[in-house]
Parts: sequence; structure tokens; C-alpha cells
Amino acid sequence: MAKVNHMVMGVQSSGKTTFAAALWYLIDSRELDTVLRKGLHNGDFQYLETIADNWAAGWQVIRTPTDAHEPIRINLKQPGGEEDIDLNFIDLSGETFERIFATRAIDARVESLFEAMDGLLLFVSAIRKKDDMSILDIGLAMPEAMPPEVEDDGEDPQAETLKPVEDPEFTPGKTPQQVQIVDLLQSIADAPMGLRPSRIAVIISAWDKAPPVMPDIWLKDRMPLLYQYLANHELAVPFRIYGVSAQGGSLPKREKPDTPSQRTELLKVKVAGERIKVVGHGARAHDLTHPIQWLSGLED
Ligand SMILES: Nc1nc2c(ncn2[C@@H]2O[C@H](COP(=O)(O)OP(=O)(O)OP(=O)(O)O)[C@@H](O)[C@H]2O)c(=O)[nH]1
Ligand SMILES: [Mg+2]
Repeated sequence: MAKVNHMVMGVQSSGKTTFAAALWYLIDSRELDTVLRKGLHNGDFQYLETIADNWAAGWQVIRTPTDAHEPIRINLKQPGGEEDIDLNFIDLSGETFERIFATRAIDARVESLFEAMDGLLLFVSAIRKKDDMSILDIGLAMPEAMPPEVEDDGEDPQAETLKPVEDPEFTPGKTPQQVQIVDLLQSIADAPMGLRPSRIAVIISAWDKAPPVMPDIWLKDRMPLLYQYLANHELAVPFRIYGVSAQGGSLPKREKPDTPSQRTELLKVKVAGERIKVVGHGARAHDLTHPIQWLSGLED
């Protein structure tokens, strides 16, 4: 039996658990046609049932606590295919991801997850604001911060504007997302690990909050370092970029139901699976399994 093991990765709040919840709902309910279907499931999938129920009821999924390596396993199969495809998702909490970046150390459990990886489902969120700026961006955004142009009177024009700045303490979580992601991909590809995914599908989550551009344009604009890294390694590691709205819009937390959101509007969609939106590479409008089919090398 063919076994494909994909890893799900992304920094904190990048939409991983919401995707798993919506995917489980979609394949379990069979409300809509998808390119991959639910495969054989053994063991305990209570956690998936819980988060999928929560999703269907129109609540945000609960955050994955640090170090909770919730073994999210969703087995899928291609209709008409002779064998079931055993597909595993590994949900690493965003904080664990950031700790790897900050400490340069990876614990044995996480290392074995990387060793077993075939494809990589890499999550970034359209909600998080652009979190890094070039010197040019700063100049454009804050013209008043630029030193005034003065006539050359022989004195150093910057002498007054250059004031000593206190070094803020290094907070790893504040490092731009794309730097953390590229650093991690590069570190696992280097010795001693030497691990590369066979393919990378970038999922831009919360796509309902993105401007009306195609997902690859969004990534090029918002995360140029990551885009450049992916493009430079494309021959060895093919990649694709999808925009995905797993919730379809904003939802409140169950314990804070009055937070302003699009819940009422979303609950009016009769077929819950139709709240989901997928953009890119010919995916059907609600088909979250499309990127996974490609990742598995099963696209025609
Ligand atoms: N508007 C909108 N928000 C979304 C969507 N998907 C996820 N979110 C929000 O994004 C936030 C993070 O989603 P999670 O699925 O918890 O992200 P995660 O990557 O599992 O986060 P950690 O477990 O903390 O690492 C939550 O507030 C979600 O409600 C979406 O399709 N649309
Ligand atoms: Mg999570």
C-alpha cells in the first residue's frame, strides 16, 4: 500500500488547525465532491471530530497549546485508485516552531517528524500584517522621519538627527515570519539533517481577508524572501501557492460569541462546506484536498 506522509508547518496562528478542522468536516460529511476522499481510519480521531464540530457550528478552533503534538492524521484516497493513500498531517504548534528558530535546537521528536516528511504544506496567514520593512519602505512610509534637505553649509547634516538608539531585547516571535520560515527550511536542508520536502504547497490562510490578487502575487509582494527562496529551489523542490479560506470569513471564539464577526452570514450558507474557499491551480471552489493531491504527485 502506498504511504505518503506530508508535514503541515507554519508559525503561530497561521491557520493550520482551522484547515484540519474544515478538511475533516469536508471529507467526513461528503457534502461536496473533492479530488481526494476520506480513506480508512483506525484509532482515535476524537480530536478531529471535536474541532470539526466546532468548525461546523461556526466557532474558531481552540489554539494548539505549546508542545501539544496533536497527532492529526487524515487519511485520504483518490477515487478509483486501487490503493488507499495513507496521509499524515503533523500539527506543530507555532510556538514550538518559533522556539526551534530561537534556540537553533530541534528535539528528537520533531526531528523524526521532519525525517518522515514527503511533501510540505506550509501555512502563512493573510491576516498578519506585513511584518518586515526594507529601508526603502521606511523612507516611503515615514517621509517626516527622513532628515530635512539642507543646503551644504560645510557641517555634517546628520549630526543632529543621529541620536543613539537603545537596543531592544531580542524577541524571537517578532522576527518576520518569512525569515523564520526560510531559516528553518534552509537549516533542515543543510548538514547534519540534509532533509528537503519533495514538494511544497504554500497555503495562504484567511484568504477572505486578502486583497483581490492571485495568491502568488500576494506572496511575491508580502513575503519576497520566501518567494525568492522557493523560486530558487524550484527545480529540486517544486512549489505551488494556494489561497484558502477555511472559515470563509471571521468567526468568534465559542467563549466570546459577541465579538463582531461574519458568523451569522456564514451560518446562512446551507451546505457548510461551501463556506470554504480555495483559489489557485484549477482547484474547485471549496476543495481543500486539491493541494494535497498535487503534493502527493497524483494530479493528472
Ligand atoms: N478570516 C479568517 N480567519 C481565519 C481563517 N482560518 C483561520 N483563521 C483565524 O486565524 C487564527 C489562527 O488560526 P489557527 O487555525 O488556530 O492557526 P494555527 O496555525 O493552528 O495556530 P497555532 O496552533 O497557535 O500555531 C484564528 O483566529 C482563526 O480564526 C479564515 O479562513 N478566515
Ligand atoms: Mg493550531
